[in-house]
Amino acid sequence: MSSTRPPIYVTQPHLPPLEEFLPSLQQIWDTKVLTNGGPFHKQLEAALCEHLGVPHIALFANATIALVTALQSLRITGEVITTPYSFVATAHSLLWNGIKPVFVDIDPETMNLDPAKIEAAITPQTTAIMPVHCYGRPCDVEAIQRIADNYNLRVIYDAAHAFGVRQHGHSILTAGDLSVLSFHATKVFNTFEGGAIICPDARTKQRIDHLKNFGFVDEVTVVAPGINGKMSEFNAALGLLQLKHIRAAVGRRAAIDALYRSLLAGVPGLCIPEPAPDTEANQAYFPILVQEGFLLSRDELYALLKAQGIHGRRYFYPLISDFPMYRGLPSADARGLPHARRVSTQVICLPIYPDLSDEDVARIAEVIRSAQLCQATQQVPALHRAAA
Ligand code: T4K
Repeated sequence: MSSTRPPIYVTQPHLPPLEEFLPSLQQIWDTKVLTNGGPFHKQLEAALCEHLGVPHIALFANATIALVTALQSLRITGEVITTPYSFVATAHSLLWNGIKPVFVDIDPETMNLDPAKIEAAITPQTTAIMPVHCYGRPCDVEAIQRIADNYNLRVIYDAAHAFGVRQHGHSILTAGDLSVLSFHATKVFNTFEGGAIICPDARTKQRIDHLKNFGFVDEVTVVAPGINGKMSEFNAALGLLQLKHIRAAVGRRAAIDALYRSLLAGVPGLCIPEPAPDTEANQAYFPILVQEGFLLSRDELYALLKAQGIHGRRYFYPLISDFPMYRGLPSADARGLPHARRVSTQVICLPIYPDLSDEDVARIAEVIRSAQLCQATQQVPALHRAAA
């Protein structure tokens, strides 16, 4: 029986009160400065550097273009080691640069690229590592940097999920050579669409700024085959406003995370990954792993939730390495990626966003708990078919 309540999605964008945004819109309408590095763009870059504790930031239209540009800016070629357990944009940014992705397995505890597996994948063609702070959980940045230093490799972090994450008192966004953030509607901090590259120095930022503006340095000088990756004034103005509300939004996410953990504790066969040690997290996602001991399979639980109007997502299933443009690669062979494969068949990301009520969290937890009591063989396959 399907629910009459409004559906609950894996996320819902956090938005400031509309009236707070109207003065910025008025300013844009008055000045008619819509893009190309206007005043809101400059202000947001400065405000984000301060908020995130990073030296330089270059705003982008989205994280995918930022990833493509980050690789261009460091002139990365050949092969890049990366994770198969991510959103497909991570590897797509490599293909858009004519780079061969080399998939390496994840650590089953952290769900991030396993540093212990990286060295075996390095070849004379390897030029860089592109790890992902999956769900905002920091990678082992020190171990990765040691390998990069030993083999003279660059490190570009896909930090799309890691807005504001700090570990051991420092932003994780300054690890490696560059880090890329996403400000997409579904992210912790959103500008509708948007992204950014965290740069270590002014020179790198300048090169990236040229690349995101067609390579223009001035009216008549083009220094590189750049792209149009610029963030508009509308998105930048919204970002400035979002920043005012970000602490409260992340605080609410933390409360939801804690509530899920208490309500789902001790459910047999349900694994809830532990928070990373000494980390100020952002609770971007709430992944659960449906393992042996739970009465339903992952897909049965996913379908059961969906039939109740609860739209969790199987981030990240299928593995990137299973998509047609990657599966012919030697490193895509599932035998080399056992942990990524297992986790991708067990994961469901439950809804988490600041406007999700405690009552809804309790109901989601109750559906999961009561699933244990379901007659798995009789009721659930029918639900699964209905919801598919
Ligand atoms: N690297 C990583 C590791 C990433 O996860 C991503 C993006 C990227 C790079 C690239 O970043 P961007 O180029 O996008 O800046 C979503 C997002 O589109 C994508 O940004 C995100 N990762 C990925 C994990 O999730 P979908 O296809 O699952 O999104 P969608 O449209 O199904 O949205 C999920 C739910 O959110 C919807 O069911 C309802 C809700 N929603 C969504 C949107 C867009 C809203 O309520 N309002 C909205 O406007 O990919």
